[in-house]
This record gives sequence, structure tokens and C-alpha cells, in this order.
Amino acid sequence: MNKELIETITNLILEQIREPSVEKATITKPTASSSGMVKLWDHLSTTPQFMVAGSEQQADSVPALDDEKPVKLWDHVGNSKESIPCSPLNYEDSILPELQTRIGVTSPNHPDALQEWANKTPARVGVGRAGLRPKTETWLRFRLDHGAAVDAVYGTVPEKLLDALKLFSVSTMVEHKEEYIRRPDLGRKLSEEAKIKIREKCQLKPRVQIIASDGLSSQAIEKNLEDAYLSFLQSLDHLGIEYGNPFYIEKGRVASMDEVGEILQPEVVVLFIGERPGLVSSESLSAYLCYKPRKGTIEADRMVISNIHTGGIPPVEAGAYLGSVVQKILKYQASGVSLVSKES
Ligand code: B12
Repeated sequence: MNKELIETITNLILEQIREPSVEKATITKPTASSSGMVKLWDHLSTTPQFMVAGSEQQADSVPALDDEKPVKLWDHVGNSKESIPCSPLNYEDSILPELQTRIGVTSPNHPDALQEWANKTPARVGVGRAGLRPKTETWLRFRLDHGAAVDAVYGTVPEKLLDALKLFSVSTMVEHKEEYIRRPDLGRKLSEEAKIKIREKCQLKPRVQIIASDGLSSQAIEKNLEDAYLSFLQSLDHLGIEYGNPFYIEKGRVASMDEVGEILQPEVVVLFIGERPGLVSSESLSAYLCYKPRKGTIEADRMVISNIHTGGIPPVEAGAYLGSVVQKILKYQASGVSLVSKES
């Protein structure tokens, strides 16, 4: 994605996170000269519509912005085709073609209720049947989604992406993907070479250490890391939070952050990692966070922002939000359940 666009959106989200009420009160009418003004998807609305960032007006009522492309943020309804051509994201290489509709019941008794269900979830509801069997399209889509999930698990993150993001790469104790799946414990341990490389290339005791890992979906990294990562870096810069040299762990598990914690002793580790693919999305990314992770860190002290992908939390929005979570972790010197109890 375009770096300037990421910066514009990150700024807008940060402003909204910081002072939502002040912003609404001061910005009353966007004009054509409002450079940097972006149309956002209004995810609080019951009907799919755009709003203008920093305003309660719908985009339709703001002709001044017509020549700017709206940016879709958080479309959890996900059945509106209107938003797709508007998005600056590149859908050409999307694994799954768009469905016209998921509803396959030919004469539903309650069509409105059925439509309402289908709008609420991307799960396979109301797909109908052919006699006792699934319809051909349902079955093919299942096979396609399953194939995409398998590809995501067994795939490899392209080196050019890591190079573009200036992430150096290290390995865990895992030799190959089969072993990765069967031995989660090995995915939690860094190889000896990895430990040496990390010591050589990274600063000791950074405030924040960022890591990325393919985890259970290389597709998640390929599709979402760039946007989430760049907007996260920008949000940290805006908040004045310094970070160490980020890197990539091949075939890593969430708890690999504990070894990084031992080696570099950062205050906070943020790990972008591919989620186990399901039959709805194979490219969903998570960001796991932990205050001072160490060997033996308990899971309750970690936090996760999950479902980062174009059909879930948009990557740029997630990246911008993550900065404020890190800020909170630093403030309370805790994460996960410990953070919740300190906060309340
Ligand atoms: C697999 C899974 C589990 C497995 C993990 C087993 C394992 N060893 O892999 C089990 C069944 C134990 C589990 C339990 C829980 N999970 Co879970 N889990 C998932 C799932 C489906 C995939 C996670 C994944 O792919 N991780 C990446 C791989 C590479 O990580 P890994 O190193 O192999 O495994 C680690 C992570 O999976 C992590 N983990 C798993 N769940 C959770 C939840 C939280 C809050 C945290 C901090 C970590 C965490 O623990 C594993 C061991 O370190 C996600 C769905 C999703 N969309 O992400 C939900 C998900 C992450 N889980 C969730 C929840 C709520 C939980 C529980 C709190 C449920 C409960 N009430 O007990 C517990 C907490 C467990 C914990 N670690 O603290 C939510 C988190 C929501 C949120 N944003 O906070 C998710 C997003 C599901 C959902 N949509 O509600 N989970």
C-alpha cells in the first residue's frame, strides 16, 4: 500500500483514539481543501455506508470528497460489493473469488431472517442442499477454502517482502513444516544461529521489540504484514515510543517471544504471526503482545489482537491501534490479565 496513505489513515485513527469527543466537536464541515481527509467505512452503522473521518456526516453528503478514493475500514458485514472497487488495496491476487451470495436456500420461509443471519456472519449459514448432499457450489467452495488453508500453512513468506520491510530472518529449532505442525515446542525455541544473529543485530533493552513470524499462515504475513507493520511503526513514532531492530522468525510459535525476551530484555514484545487458517479466512494475522516476556511466562500475561485481514480488522487500523495498546502496557508495566487488574 501507498506509504503516504498509510500515514494519513494512521494519523486519523490516532486522533480518534486520543480525543474522539473533542474531534467531533471541532470538525464540523469538511471542505474540498481538507487535504488528508479520508472517507472511512462506518462500521457502527446498521446499513453499509461511508463516513468522513473526524465527522459524523456520511460521505454522500460531502461532495467535496468525491474525487478522493474512500478507504474501507472494518467492513464486518462483508457482503457489500460496493466497497471493493473503492478500496486502494489490490484484490487481483486474492485467493478466493467473490461469491454473488452465500444463500442457497431456494424458497426460504423467512427470507428476511435468513438474510439477516447471512449478513451477520461469513460462516456457512443458509447454504441450502441438493437432496441429502451439499450443493455443488457449496462443496467446491469448501474444497477451495480448505485448499487455501493448507496452502497458507505450508506456504513460504516471499523474501522480497522481508527485504522490503528490512526484516532480517532467523529460524527456530524446526527443520520443516511437518515438524512445525507436529512439534509446537520446537517452534517456541530459537536455533543457536538465531540467538547469535539476534544478539549481533539488535539493540539490548529496547522499549519495544517487534517480531514477525509466518506461524500457521504465510498468507497472513504476505497479505497483511506490510500495512499493519508500517502503520504500527508510524503510531509508535507519533507516540514517541522507541523500538529496536525488528526481525522475522521463520516457523515460529507465539511463545518464541519468550526467548527473544531473555536475549534482548525489551519492555514490550509485539509479535505479528499468522493465525491457524479456518474455512472463512486463510490470511488472518494476529498481533500478540507481552510485557517483559521471559521463559515461563504464563499465557494469561499475553494479549492478542486477532483477525487482522481485509474481511476483519483492516491491517492499517490494527497497526494504528496497536501503538496505543503498547502505550498502555508501558504505562501500567503489565500486559494481559495483570494489565486488566492494574487498570481497574
Ligand atoms: C488455537 C487457539 C487456541 C488454542 C491454543 C492451543 C495451542 N497450543 O495452539 C486453545 C484452545 C488452547 C485456545 C485457548 C484460548 N483462546 Co484461543 N484461539 C486459538 C485460535 C483458533 C488460533 C490461534 C493461532 O493460530 N495462533 C497462532 C499460532 C502460531 O500460535 P501458537 O504458538 O501455535 O499457539 C499459541 C496461541 O494460539 C495462543 N493463544 C490461543 N488463544 C489465545 C487467546 C489469548 C487471549 C492469548 C493471549 C493467546 C492465545 O496460545 C498458544 C500457546 O502459546 C484463535 C483464533 C484466531 N483467529 O486467531 C483463538 C483465539 C486467539 N483464542 C481466543 C480466546 C478468547 C481464547 C481463550 C481465552 C478462551 C478461554 N476463555 O479460555 C483461551 C486462552 C488461551 C491462552 N493461551 O491464554 C480468542 C482471543 C480473542 C481476543 N482478541 O482476545 C481467539 C481470537 C478466538 C476468538 N475469535 O474468540 N485458543
